[in-house]
Formats: sequence, C-alpha cells, structure tokens
Amino acid sequence: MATLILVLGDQLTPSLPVLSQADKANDRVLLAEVKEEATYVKHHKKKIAFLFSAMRHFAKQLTEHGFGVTYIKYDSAENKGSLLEQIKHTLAKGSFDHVKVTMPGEYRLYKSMQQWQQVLNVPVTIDDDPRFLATIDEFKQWADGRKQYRMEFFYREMRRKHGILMEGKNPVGGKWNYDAQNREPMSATEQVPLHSKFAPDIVTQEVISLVEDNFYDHFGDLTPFHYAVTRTQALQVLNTFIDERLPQFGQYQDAMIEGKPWLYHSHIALYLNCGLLTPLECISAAEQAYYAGTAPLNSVEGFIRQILGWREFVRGFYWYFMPGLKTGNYFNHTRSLPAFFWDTQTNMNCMRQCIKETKANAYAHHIQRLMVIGNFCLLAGLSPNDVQQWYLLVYADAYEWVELPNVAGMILYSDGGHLASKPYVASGSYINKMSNYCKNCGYHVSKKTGEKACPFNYLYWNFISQQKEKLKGNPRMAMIYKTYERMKDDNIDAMKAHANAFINKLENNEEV
Ligand code: FAD
Ligand code: DLZ
Ligand code: SF4
Repeated sequence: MATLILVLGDQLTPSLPVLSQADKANDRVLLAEVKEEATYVKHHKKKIAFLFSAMRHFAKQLTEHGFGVTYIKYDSAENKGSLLEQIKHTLAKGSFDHVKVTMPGEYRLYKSMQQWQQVLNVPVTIDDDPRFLATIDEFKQWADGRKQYRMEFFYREMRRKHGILMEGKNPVGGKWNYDAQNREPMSATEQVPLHSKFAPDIVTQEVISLVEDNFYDHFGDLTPFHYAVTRTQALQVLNTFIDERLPQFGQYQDAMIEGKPWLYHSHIALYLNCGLLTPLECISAAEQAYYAGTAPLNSVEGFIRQILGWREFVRGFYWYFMPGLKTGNYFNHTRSLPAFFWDTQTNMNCMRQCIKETKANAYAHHIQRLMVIGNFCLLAGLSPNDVQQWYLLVYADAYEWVELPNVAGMILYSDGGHLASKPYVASGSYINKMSNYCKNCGYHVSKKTGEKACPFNYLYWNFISQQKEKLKGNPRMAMIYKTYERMKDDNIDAMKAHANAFINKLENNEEV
C-alpha cells in the first residue's frame, strides 16, 4: 500500500519531510492547479502565472529525482476544481492507504483539511511545516501571558536561539537594532543596480496563455513577466541582491522614487513564501556578507530583522490570533474600496504611482504598502475586510498568514493594538520626506486646507480628531494629541470639512 502526498503551490521545497521521507518506489506526489485556490480571491494574473510555472518546474524536478508525480494542469480534463475533489479522484484511481500533507499557510485551508480524514475515509496526516525558524507552539509560549506583543523582543530571542549576528550573549556591534541609520531619502538620480530578470521559458509561456484565457477578469498586468520560476533562478536573485544591493539596503530601505519600483530591496518574498528559498539561507548569506566586509551592519541587521524578526513574528502572530484577527474592526470602519484601487485613476500621485506599480508587477516595497497605500486605507476609514482582500490578491508574495497580520495589525490597527504600539498614520509631509511623489502631484503637500491641499494632511487630522477617545490614552500618541490640543478650532473645523468633502467624493465615485 502507498501514501498519497499532496504538495501545495506554496510548498515547493524538496526538504519537506513529506518528500524527504517518502517511499519513492510506492508513494505518489500530487500537485494540482485548482480553481478553488486560484479564485478564492481573484489573485493578480502575474501571481497565478508565477505560481503555476513554479509548480510545473518543481513537479518536473521531482520526477527527475525519481518521485512518482501526478500533476494536474488547470485545463486538464482530469481537473476536479478543488484540492479535496482532486485527492478523492486520485485515491479512487490508485491503491493508497494514507494521505499526507504539510500544514498549510492559511487558516481556512487548515480547517478544511482537518475534516478530510472523515470525508475521505483514509487516515490524513498533517505534518508541521519545518520551513519556519520558530514553531507555532514556540510563538505561543512566548506570547502567552504577555500584555503586548512586540516584534523587537521576539526578534532578540530568535537572534539568541539561532546565534545570528551574536558575539557570545551580546549582539554584534553592541546594539540589537540599527534602524536609526535606515531612514534616508534617496536622490531621484541615484543609479540603482538593475533587478534580476528572467525571460519566460516554454513552460512559463504556456502558463501565461493559460492565465490570459482563464483569468482575464483578474486584476493586474500579466506581461512583461520576468520572475524567477525555479530554485536555481531564485538563488540567482538572492545572490545578486547580496552582492549588488545589500550594502545600500539599510540606508534606503524607506525611500520611494517615482518610476523606480525595485530600488535596493531584495525582491525575494515571493520565492521565500512559496518555498523556492528558505529563510535560513537568506539570513546566512547576509550574515556572511557582513563578516566578509562587503556589507555594513546597519544593512545586514536590517535585512535579517525583516526575515528572522518580522516574517517569523507575523507567522506566529497569525496562528495565535486567528480566527479573530480576520474579523477585528477596532475603529468600526466600513467604507468600500474606491475604484482607483483597481483602475489607478486618482490625482494623488503617491497613490497613483504605488497602485500602478502594484498592477504592473504584483509588487510594491514595504513603505509603499505601509505608509502610502496602508496609511490612506486607515485615514479614509476603509473596511478592513475589503482592504485585506485587496492586499491578499494584488501581491505575488501574499498568503493570508503574512498578509493579514500586516494589514490588520500594522496598517489598520483593526486588532486594537496587539501588533503595533500605535497606528501607523502620517500626514503628507512623511511621504514628501521619503519620496519625490509630491513634486508631480495635483495636490500641494504644504497645504492643509484649500482646494489643492494634500488629502493626507486633512484626513490625518480628521482621523486624530475622530479617534481621540480611543487613542488619547496611548503614551505614543501623547505628542500628537498635545499638538492637536494646541491647534486653533477654526483650523480643525476647516480640515474636518475638507475631509468630509473628500469622503463624500469617494463615496460618490467622483475622481479624487
Ligand atoms: P525586502 O524589503 O527586501 O525585505 C526582505 C524580506 O523580509 C522580505 O522578502 C520578506 O520575506 C521579509 N519581510 C519584510 N517585512 C516583512 C513584514 N512586515 N512581514 C513579513 N515579512 C517581512 N510580505 C509578504 O511576504 N507577503 C505579504 O502578503 C505582505 N503583505 C504586506 C501587507 C502590508 C500592508 C505591509 C505593510 C507589508 C506586507 N508585507 C508582506 C511585508 C513586506 O512589505 C514585503 O515582505 C516586502 O515588501 C517584500 O519585498 P522584498 O522581498 O523586496 O522585501
Ligand atoms: C495561491 C495559489 C494559487 C493561485 N493556486 C494554487 C493552486 O492551484 N494549487 C495549489 O496547490 N496552491 C495554489 N495556491 C497556493 C494556495 O492558495 C496556498 O497553498 C494556500 O493558500 C495555503 O497557504
Ligand atoms: Fe501624496 Fe499629498 Fe504628496 Fe500628493 S501631495 S503625492 S497626495 S502626499
């Protein structure tokens, strides 16, 4: 008798125990491109093309390594449309006495898998996913009994546990965090090294036409397509980043420049999250660059903190707070997403640039996601459910375990402050400081009122005013409320009136 091993689209890692412990002679690996996973939100076309191509290449590689593989293409006559139905169908055709899967990244699928054994009438084993550096239980142990869940303290424990950037018991360089050196704006003429690009091979070309035919009504540009689709290519992306961009990564981590979406970022999240790269190899490559003297500590520590700190933290946070994390709505915001989140038609240049780049690339870097789009979502009172769906579908690296904590905890504060110590809101002056967007904008960033005033300015003070009862007791908001109390009533009233007029336009689908 044999085991049927289901490998999901974001589990493309040969060292997963379900694969490394498989009996190649008898067991069968199943990978399937299914409608249910591709449409439970209408993922960006480029995200689907990337994942289907990576799955097909991975399946081929497994076959070359002697595995028996059943690969179900999206347009195959054998395609049953969902993972469960596909398993049922495969079980009926063979003699399997066991189904094995690895813990999925999303709560909805995990809940469904927990019912599979009953439905299928064969034992179903769900293995832990060992690709993370902290287990779900480890996070739980760290979190239980705490009043606040701050990434920084979790990160220090991870540094100690894994001995990353440590000198004995102390952090290398004497400090745990070098963020103070990582907030420089960038000149628009900065010559940033080119990001990695790969011409679509025959497999990717076939997938691109499949996506064009079957997902034509999904958001986003399908071509040009240049993403890596194999582990070898993904390693090339990582190595090019370490050699060419890591040295400046820290310094320019928060900078934004019109027409330059890639900057000094690593562009590896989509590969990490589907398993083509592992977190530890990315962390080790950066640590080695520091010891070899090819990248400074502020960059290396900053990059490692994103993976060893933030990435691990949000994954533990997700499982600790689900399912409530998805339904929280601390500020009771209910406004629908404006049309420009899909068609990019807005006079706010910062929003237009960030959404246009998202549409073109299924990518935007962290500060664009956080301080431009995310900041707007909170200031404009958009519904957490709408915002969560948008972020989950538009980015090639988005899976709910990583998207939801960032959206609910980091940008919307809809979890009531479990993840962030205060809402990440800012007026237009932050965007002006960190980007050159305001230079080409129909609005004036220096103006708080008046027809051409920057919407981020009056929406910001309107939010501060509206949420006073909920936020004024927060020590990290004390300075802001001091400034607010000193502002003249006339000024506040004028900004509230502008904010209301702007919101009315949003609700009437007028261009803003
Ligand atoms: P770099 O800037 O080069 O950072 C290196 C790596 O660190 C990333 O590849 C990623 O693996 C990790 N990382 C950095 N920040 C975070 C973070 N806050 N949470 C988890 N990992 C992090 N990241 C996703 O992988 N998937 C998502 O769906 C996602 N949604 C986000 C939604 C919002 C509202 C915000 C504010 C952030 C989100 N992020 C998400 C985090 C971050 O923006 C992306 O990981 C990053 O922009 C990916 O680009 P990069 O690979 O060039 O990252
Ligand atoms: C994101 C995605 C898409 C678009 N399509 C598939 C698919 O056809 N088959 C599959 O196995 N996985 C797909 N995925 C990834 C899953 O949605 C992901 O495994 C779950 O959301 C759990 O993280
Ligand atoms: Fe954005 Fe305001 Fe600057 Fe325009 S002026 S780009 S809306 S911050």
